[in-house]
Amino acid sequence: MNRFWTSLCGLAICAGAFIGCDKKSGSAGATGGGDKVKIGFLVKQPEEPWFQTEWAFAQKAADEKGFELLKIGTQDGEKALAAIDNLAANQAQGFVICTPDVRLGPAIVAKAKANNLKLMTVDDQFIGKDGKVMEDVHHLGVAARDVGHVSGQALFDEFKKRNWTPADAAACVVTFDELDTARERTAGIIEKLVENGFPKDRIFTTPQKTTDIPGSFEATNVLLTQHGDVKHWLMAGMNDTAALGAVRAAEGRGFTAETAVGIGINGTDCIDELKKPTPTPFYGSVLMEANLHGYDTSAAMYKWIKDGVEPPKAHFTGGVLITRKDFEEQLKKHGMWR
Ligand code: FCA
Repeated sequence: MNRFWTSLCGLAICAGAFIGCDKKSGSAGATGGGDKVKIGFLVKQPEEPWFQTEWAFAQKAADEKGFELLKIGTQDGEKALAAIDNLAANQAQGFVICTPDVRLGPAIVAKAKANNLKLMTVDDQFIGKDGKVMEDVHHLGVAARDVGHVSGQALFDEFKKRNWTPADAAACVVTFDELDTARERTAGIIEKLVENGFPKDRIFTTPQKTTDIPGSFEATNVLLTQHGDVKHWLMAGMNDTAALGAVRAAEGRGFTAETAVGIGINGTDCIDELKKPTPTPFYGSVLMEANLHGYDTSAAMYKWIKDGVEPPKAHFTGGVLITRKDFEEQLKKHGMWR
């Protein structure tokens, strides 16, 4: 693990112990006076490098602009709602959140209002009581279908390059339909495969119960058992951990970099995998802009609090393919390599 990721992990641990940690960093970080802007940054999966990268860039904004950032891991609804009360008790004026459950949207909005806190969502958009996206809440997310297209195209390009045929190849797409951005990404993957002429009946979906490597590993294992005749697998999902779980399951059944191709999404949670001296079936990822998601949301929140400038209602970012060959260069180009 390089220095960047090691120090990011330190951040996650600090966030896990937010209440104790906050007091310390508050007194160490404050320049005196109670009028310093304080902004919370709440994430659903603080162990994911994606969110650690967002935190690191939100911290960069805080250091440059002079506000205090409170990084909090909120893995479930109870923690998220408690953290909002806690932010208010700590005199924060606003927060950015990637919620553990999009259906908590109305409760989080109500809690923010009751505590007079400004609110912005990042990555995952709230779903209202009517089942529709809460477009009133300011949001910075990913152009999910486009990002899925990049993944689907990369899978198809590898399928072609390797001269595989639909008779002995199939696609395994790990899905998580509960989350809009995930559903859109996997729909985009499938759409692009089909658009390129990959037969629909050779694309298999398998739902992950949890959005982590074990969740995707289990989902993929079920599928691999059902389709023991497939010689070449194309594997993908809504993010890097989904693709990594699929790849680990394929390896468990003897597939290698020669016989399977996995493509992730995020580009931040696969660095150790891409660094491995011997290639695994994990071929590459779609690198998205965790740097902007962290920096721009917290900087926009600061401006909103300090100058009353409202952020754009919604903004969506894209992604580019990275592989073992160029991931270092691409991460450097996007300011995410340390
Ligand atoms: C969701 C996923 C993350 C990341 C983010 C942009 O929150 O869970 O891994 O892809 O969208």
